[in-house]
Amino acid sequence: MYNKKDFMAELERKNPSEPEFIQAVSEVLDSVIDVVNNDPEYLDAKILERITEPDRIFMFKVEWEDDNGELQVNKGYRVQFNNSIGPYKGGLRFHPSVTLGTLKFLGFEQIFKNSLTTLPMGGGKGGSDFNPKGKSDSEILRFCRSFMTELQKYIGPDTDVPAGDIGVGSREIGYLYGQYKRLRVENTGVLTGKGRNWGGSLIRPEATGYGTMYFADRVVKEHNDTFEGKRISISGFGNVAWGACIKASQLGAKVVTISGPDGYILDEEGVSTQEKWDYMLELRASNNDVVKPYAEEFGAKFFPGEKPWGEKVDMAFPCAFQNELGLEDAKKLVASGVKYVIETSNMGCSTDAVNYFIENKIPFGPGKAANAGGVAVSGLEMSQNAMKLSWSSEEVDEKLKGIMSDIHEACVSEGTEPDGYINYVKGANIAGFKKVADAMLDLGY
Ligand code: 2IT
Repeated sequence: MYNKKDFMAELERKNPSEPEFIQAVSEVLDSVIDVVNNDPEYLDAKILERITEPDRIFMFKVEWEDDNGELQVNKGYRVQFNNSIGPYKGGLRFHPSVTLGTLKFLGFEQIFKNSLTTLPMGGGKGGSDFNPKGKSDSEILRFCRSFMTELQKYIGPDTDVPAGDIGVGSREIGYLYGQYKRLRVENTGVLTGKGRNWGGSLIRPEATGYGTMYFADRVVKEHNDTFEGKRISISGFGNVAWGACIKASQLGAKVVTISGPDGYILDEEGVSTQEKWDYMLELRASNNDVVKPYAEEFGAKFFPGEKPWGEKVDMAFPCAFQNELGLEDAKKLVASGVKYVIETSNMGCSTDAVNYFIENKIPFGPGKAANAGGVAVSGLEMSQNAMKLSWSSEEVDEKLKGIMSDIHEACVSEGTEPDGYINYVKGANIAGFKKVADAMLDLGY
């Protein structure tokens, strides 16, 4: 029998100074510990010890030259966490805050998220503490080349398939794939998020944002409510926030905020026109990491240094960064009458914020369910690459919608509590966990 306190103490001893990883495991453990303790097979197989230890981790040096001819050195990583149900799959994050602990938390979450997608993908994550902010295009290119020169030793289309994450978009995937192809002389689905002319899937750039809105639409309908007319706050202004703004508008809701490290924008008219969506892409492409110019361009209000969670809305979607929404933010949202919170960033809410929403019976969609549309379409890109063909946008979008609906069903079936409250956190964790744990039993140690 597992006791959470003892298990976590041992985990912390083995993984010192990795608070995000500890947080991610602790949250999953809260949901699954009873399931494990009631199953002698899981207990005998030491499932929890084994699922919390990555299969292997690669750490490497990335040397590159900046535009002044000065040499720079960064850390590179790939965490291959668990491949019980398919090849390791998960993004690469380039951000100065990246540490091994960050990537272990993301890789751990990815195991369960990928399991929820219904597609055969294991969990992995990688990245670097490289800071893309203010870097020129040729600096990005040189960094990506150097990063892939090392990474290519450890990945392959049937082994480990990286993709983008924060700081890694279609441009970076292009440079990374170019270097992989140069070194390996093969055109395969070794990365996803590729350009549409060279093996990428249609809808992949939109997939995370679209997916979270398809999921949210299912949540709202499950509560006999309508998505149309909802007032929504979103944080972030990158790829995920962009897709989320588009789909929310198409489904008849109004997104009134976006945000960046510099503050948030309140746009009472809604982030709801093609011009505004295109402008978000421009902001991101500038590599400046600021959202303020949006306010000047479209006559919206800018709140420097603040987060959007003080705005009165029906639905809130953190779409930026881990732990971006804390307990005080959760209290503000609940006090102002928020009806649903859909976490779209990975572990976007602190544990106490999540628990506060649940205590207040606010339907709360956890990131590993709500944002799974991105990796789901990555999985569909892998299928298309393996078959050497490509599906239309409509085909991919239909599949994405179906997958998000299936994920919602899995959450309802594993997470409905005796009083009828749907605990989506518990549902997602249990559903994601069982499939991987059962595969581990089948495969032996
Ligand atoms: O967090 C995520 O699921 C991603 N960054 C996407 C991973 C992928 O392999 O598409």
